[in-house]
Amino acid sequence: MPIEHLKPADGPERIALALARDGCAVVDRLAEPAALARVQQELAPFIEVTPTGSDDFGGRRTKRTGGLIARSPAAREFVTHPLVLGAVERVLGHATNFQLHLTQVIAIGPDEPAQMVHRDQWAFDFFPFPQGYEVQCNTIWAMTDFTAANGATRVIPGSHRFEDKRQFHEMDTEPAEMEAGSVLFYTGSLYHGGGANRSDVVRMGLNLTYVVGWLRQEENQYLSVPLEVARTLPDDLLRLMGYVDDTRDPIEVVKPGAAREGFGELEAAQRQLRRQA
Ligand SMILES: O=C(O)CCC(=O)C(=O)O
Ligand SMILES: [Fe+2]
Repeated sequence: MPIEHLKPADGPERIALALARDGCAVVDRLAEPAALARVQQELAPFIEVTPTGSDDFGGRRTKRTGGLIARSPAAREFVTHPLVLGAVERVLGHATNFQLHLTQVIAIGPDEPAQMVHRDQWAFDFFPFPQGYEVQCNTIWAMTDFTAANGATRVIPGSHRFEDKRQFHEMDTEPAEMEAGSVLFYTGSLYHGGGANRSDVVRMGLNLTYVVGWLRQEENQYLSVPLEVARTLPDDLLRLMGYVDDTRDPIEVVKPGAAREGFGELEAAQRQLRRQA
């Protein structure tokens, strides 16, 4: 089954429909080349000093550089891209809210073999989520061209409906070939893996993933983004990073006075306790 390729003008609804049907879709040439160049430039020194992986899954010739909200102001625009958030909102809309899960540049070096075919949602201790209840919606933006030769992500369209814990091989998958600036969307339930890099260039992807609000984030944004940086970020990004709570608005910790809602019952209870003291 081929991977559906969409245009930016097709809009979030079409992306969500493709994800419901196939579990994956590519939107071609969504990023402005200048925006992509800024991300490259801001992250180059961090990627440079990132060690390669220490196991086969992470990839011994692959570098994974995270903490991108703190390290790259330009990457924040990708995290909050309206078309992406529009699609994610539709894919994860059955949950009350969703949050940022992981921000990572994945740089697959020459001679890296294909990664094991997997579902990203296996990271939640292989919990058997019901089929059709998506918990994760992922993007990987091509920072370089993605080709079959240089390690384009390999996917099995339609496999979001397959049984869990199955094993597949490279020949069962298809490469998500796309030009730099394009973005592959895939659900946490889609069987996929990083491709083998049989070229002499590094394949670089910007992996930005989102998860329902009730699951733990893979990258803890409160630790990966220092408070001084968090204080400079837009409120909507902070909320996406997980600054939410049930009785009070944790955005108060970062920006006193920015809360949309008061402290409610909790605040009333604290006043009462003070009066009694
Ligand atoms: O880099 C890629 O193309 C995908 C990597 C991947 O699927 C993963 O690390 O979970
Ligand atoms: Fe993956």
